[in-house]
Amino acid sequence: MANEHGTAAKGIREEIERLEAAGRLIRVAHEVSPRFEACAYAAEADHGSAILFERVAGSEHPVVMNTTGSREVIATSLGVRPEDLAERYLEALARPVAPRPWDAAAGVPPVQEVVVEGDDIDLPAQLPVLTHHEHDGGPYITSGVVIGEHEGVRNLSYHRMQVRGPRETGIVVVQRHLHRMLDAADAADRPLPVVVALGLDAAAYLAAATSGSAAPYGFDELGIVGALRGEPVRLAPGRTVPLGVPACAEIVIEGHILPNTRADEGPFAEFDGNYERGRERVFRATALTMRRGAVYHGLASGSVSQLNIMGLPNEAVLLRSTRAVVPAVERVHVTLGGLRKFHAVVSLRKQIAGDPGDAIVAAFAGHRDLKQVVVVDHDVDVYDLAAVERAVAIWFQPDRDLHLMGRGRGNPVDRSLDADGTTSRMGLDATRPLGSERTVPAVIPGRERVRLP
Ligand SMILES: Cc1cc2nc3c(=O)[nH]c(=O)nc-3n(C[C@H](O)[C@H](O)[C@H](O)COP(=O)(O)O)c2cc1C
Ligand SMILES: [Mn+2]
Repeated sequence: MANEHGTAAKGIREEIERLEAAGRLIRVAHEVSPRFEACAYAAEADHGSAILFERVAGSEHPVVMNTTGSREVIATSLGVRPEDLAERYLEALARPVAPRPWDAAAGVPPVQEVVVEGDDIDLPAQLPVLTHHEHDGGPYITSGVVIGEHEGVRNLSYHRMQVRGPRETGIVVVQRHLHRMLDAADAADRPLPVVVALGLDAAAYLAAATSGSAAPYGFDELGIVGALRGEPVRLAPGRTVPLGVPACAEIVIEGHILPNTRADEGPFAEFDGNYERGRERVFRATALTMRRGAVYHGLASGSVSQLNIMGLPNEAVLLRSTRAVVPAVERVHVTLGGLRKFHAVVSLRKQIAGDPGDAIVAAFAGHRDLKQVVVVDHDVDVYDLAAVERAVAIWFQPDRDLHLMGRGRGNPVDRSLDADGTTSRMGLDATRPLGSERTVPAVIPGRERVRLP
């Protein structure tokens, strides 16, 4: 399943080198503004190539975007074939490789080559934080991987951070694992120390986006990174917080989330393109550390790159949950149109009546955000949505093959939810009846030899 690299890149610089060698990097040599302009370029290029801005106004740091813009780009970083991404991910989930301490004998960890502490920190001046959309309330850090720890449990997740002052940002923490750590911090009225890692490779980005159904509370997502890379992540001691910082990051912001404190946050265009605002938590930085010549990673909200990070781990999750019930499941595609969350296609080699129905139930049990799943036969290419629609067109009977599920918790970004936040779900069985003759594909003899003039 491996491509020529075999293992994942071990940092974003190695990833950029790989992408450039594979012809998947656009370099922009002229100066661009971090306010809208970088995102405008990235949006235009956001389908198959990463884009590196060598000069960004007001900053000495280059900015890279779209490093997860397509399955092919991610596969180049992870060292696998694009169609094997979910399988590789599944292996990593099953056999995580725990992080190890940075070896002090190896000298200063790269991410601490440059250190700024306390009142010398000026985030807006020292980092090229991007402003994404027209009505956003200023520059936002969107791809910071927030590492928190509580009672021996480590956790990785993303939280948008509105940069509001030299050391202060807003931070939005939805009720998941970091939130649980914050509940404890609130109860003790103590700030929660966290590390925000910026400028990471696809292995780390995907690991940090893995949902709680695959990586329950207590499962250290850094183990997924280690497994994907084939070597443990090295953690150096934080300068100002009692946490390990990934030596491989380009930039780290150390600091605390304040207990029992909220402030106005937003507006910010969320990944579905709608603006949000609210009373959210507050982060204060205590150290900014980085590699010399650090590359800042920008991630536009709602971009294909962001949706891919969110969605590809979901494919592994669904592969696991459906196979646990129906081993004949072959592939899963969590579609871009479904915001890499809500819609999936599952292919299987049907053996008994009921396989598709059970795969549908298992898919919904695997990921709560899922709202629609289409099951097709193994010879339908799950990535070819026209082929999937064709299977629905010719094999699916609504009153027989539609599996309508009762209500469950919906995702707030789904604007169709009932007032109580619930959603219903549907599965479409678009497989051929068992024992039905496969249609012989109509082939034009000699077509493969034709070369158009
Ligand atoms: C680019 C990106 C941005 C995200 N922004 C936020 C955010 O602002 N707040 C939040 O609570 N979750 C956000 N998420 C979702 C969580 O980080 C994600 O669900 C994560 O897997 C949760 O980890 P956990 O299961 O360890 O809690 C974002 C995800 C991605 C990929
Ligand atoms: Mn977690």
